[in-house]
Amino acid sequence: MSPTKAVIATQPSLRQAGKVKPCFITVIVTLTLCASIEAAGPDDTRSSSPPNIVFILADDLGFSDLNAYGSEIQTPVLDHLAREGLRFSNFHTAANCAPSRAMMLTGVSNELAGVPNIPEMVPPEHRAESPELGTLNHQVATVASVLNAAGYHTYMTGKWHLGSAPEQRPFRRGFEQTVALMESGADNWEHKSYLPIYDDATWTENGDITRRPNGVYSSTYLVDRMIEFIDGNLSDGDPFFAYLPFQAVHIPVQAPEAYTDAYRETYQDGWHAIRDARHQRATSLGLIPEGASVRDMPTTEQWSDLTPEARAYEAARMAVYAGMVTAMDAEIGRLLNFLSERGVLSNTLLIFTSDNGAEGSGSPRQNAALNRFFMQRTGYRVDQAGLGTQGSFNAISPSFASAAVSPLSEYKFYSGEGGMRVPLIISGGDSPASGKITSSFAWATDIAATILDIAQVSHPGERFGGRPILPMTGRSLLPLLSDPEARIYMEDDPIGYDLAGNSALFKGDFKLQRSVPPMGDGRWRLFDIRQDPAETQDLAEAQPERMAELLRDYEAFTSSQKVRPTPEGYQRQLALLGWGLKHRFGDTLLAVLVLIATLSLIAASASFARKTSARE
Ligand SMILES: [Ca+2]
Repeated sequence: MSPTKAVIATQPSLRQAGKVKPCFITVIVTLTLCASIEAAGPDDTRSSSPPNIVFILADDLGFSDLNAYGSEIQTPVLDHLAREGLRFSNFHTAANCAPSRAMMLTGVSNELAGVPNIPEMVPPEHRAESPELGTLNHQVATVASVLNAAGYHTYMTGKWHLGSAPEQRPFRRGFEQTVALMESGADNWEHKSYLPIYDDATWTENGDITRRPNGVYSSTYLVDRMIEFIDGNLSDGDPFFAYLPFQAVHIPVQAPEAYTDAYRETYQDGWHAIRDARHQRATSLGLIPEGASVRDMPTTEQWSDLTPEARAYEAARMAVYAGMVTAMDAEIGRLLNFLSERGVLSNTLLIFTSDNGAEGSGSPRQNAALNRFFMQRTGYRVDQAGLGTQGSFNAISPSFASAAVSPLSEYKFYSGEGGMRVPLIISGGDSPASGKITSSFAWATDIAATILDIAQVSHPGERFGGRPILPMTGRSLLPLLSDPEARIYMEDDPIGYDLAGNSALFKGDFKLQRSVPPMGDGRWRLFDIRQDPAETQDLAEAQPERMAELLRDYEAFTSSQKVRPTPEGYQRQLALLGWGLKHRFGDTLLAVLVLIATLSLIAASASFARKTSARE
């Protein structure tokens, strides 16, 4: 059979969406349907070669942000991959960036890989003991290193965030060609930092500091460079591993205006309507069990309480978010077109997922006077006109994030399913899955094992590159392609997880879960996440024996993984601020600033005491 050509257009489906204006985007994606190919086409000379692997990672993309997962956001390319491959409805990652990336790239738990948290949020007490915490240690081998040693070309374009020192950069961790961002994020339009905790955006190319070009949108730039890397070596016939971690849809939420325009009228009815619609559609698609309950989150505001102006502004913020997702999808389509034109798509396996659930940290009052003033100081505007374009800062608030994680609960940073359950699609090659969905539990470390299994390359075990390494604990997900009902983890396989007190223990269909304030109350609860994915019914009292068993498993996990107890009073925003002050101004100035702050507090409390005493 020769390669089948498919034409996917966003325009008809956007029109079908009803509320969306006829689209100005003309994104026509022509794909070679790799899954339907049983024999090599006339332009394909590599079908007997080891398969190429493309691992695409979105940043902070929520569970239902793809159309194939229930969203109103148009993602025709990823939907196509879903139709040709396997969708996971019960795949979990860590609840923030670096820990997930460490697991996905090594197959080892993030704790043992040295990444209990992003480096910027590691508690100062822990950093004092281990200054490298939050960066990928050298007791683990990345899949890039292993594949490179096995004859693969290994490329990366995008966000790294696993250490910025020269020996920590991806160029020294197995990737032979890289364009990599070192920080947690950066502007999508310019060489520019997005947070004042950084003095600059640090981009590196093949290990050296570089600058990214201004005026090119991030997803376009990263795909341009990836195409360049792949194209440069195709003629030698060696397979490639391409790791493409997009900036989309991390803060700052920005998108080309043509993509945002398609969603100008989509969000006028607010977050409750979108959360409900996505829940219904995810259920009808078979991703969520029929009749599953949902719960409201305390951080979700009442849409009806907003003024008409505030509603218009919130709808505009979310329109940019949707545009950012569709723009990423279109750029993935451009990469697939390139692979198709070069005749290698049919021998390429694709993995798409997100590093954690949707971010709910955007200010509910993004355009308030104080925030506007602050953003101006950092070189950004937040006006509704032109929101998401170059020079503009944007993020969605917790309220619209409740739609992005629909129908799940909680967000990035927290251990509720909304923070940890994300889309995962495996597609391409001769996958027999063709549109099936698996509800089997899967975990971030399994990505590394799956990548090596696709390449049929064994993990080196406990020694690699002349040094001892930790064995991989992730498990290949490939058996699910032919049998989506299979289990990768048995009823008695526990998977533990902690992020500064936001913790979980998965076992069989059950999950022990604890989130700290302000989202949670620090109490352990027990849920059947297969039947109750939104974690609405705490089974702790009804199933005390199971509760006790999972608590014991969690204790065993903290002991075996050497999980450090979270210091009393830890707050991630304060940790972030402290890291930023130290990073930008050094220890001396930090000490001076702390001293000034302390003296100010003492002076303020003395003044308050005097006034109180005078009133009495
Ligand atoms: Ca992330």
